[in-house]
Amino acid sequence: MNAVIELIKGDITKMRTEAIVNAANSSLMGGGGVDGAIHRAGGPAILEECRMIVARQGSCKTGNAVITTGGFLPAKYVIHTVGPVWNGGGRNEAILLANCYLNSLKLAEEYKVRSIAFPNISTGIYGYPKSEAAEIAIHTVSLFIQANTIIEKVHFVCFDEENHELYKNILYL
Ligand code: AR6
Repeated sequence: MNAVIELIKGDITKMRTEAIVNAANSSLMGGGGVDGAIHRAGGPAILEECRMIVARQGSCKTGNAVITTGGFLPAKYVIHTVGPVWNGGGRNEAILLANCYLNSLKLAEEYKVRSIAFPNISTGIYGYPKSEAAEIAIHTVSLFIQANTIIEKVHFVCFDEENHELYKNILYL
């Protein structure tokens, strides 16, 4: 059976999905926005694992994803992916953003995750136009779940009203 997509307005750190996705930066050492919120709520175990990953494989390239424990979060795992910084659209941003969703889903599959929650990657500090980012997120996830069975539920968690409206319009109109 195909996975179901669900839209939620709120804080991703509260999600009781098996995995939540973090909009990280390539250092994996934390930051502001959703990244800061996840590390604050999840505690030091997440950063500790991020440090081990960086020691092992170096920084995480834009569009790639890595997985750690969820620490104190309700989610078992945090999948950290690095979105592109918006530079006007001519620097492969669309492909790189799609890769974030794709590589996060692939990692989730590998860890037998059945439910996953995504924030609106790159649409905060990294400045990606929200409407275009929403189209890419929904399109990429929809295509992936058509062909895959382990994942049962994908939640798009919108923190701001603008993203929530955009997602609502694409998903339900
Ligand atoms: N739950 C869900 N979504 C959230 C939350 C939350 N608690 N807090 C913010 N958002 P951003 P980026 C939304 O800036 O643009 C960090 O410093 C927010 O409304 O968190 O990918 C990293 O370390 C926005 O729609 O991530 C990087 O350096 C979305 O999350 C850089 O920011 C993404 O905004 C990454 O920038």
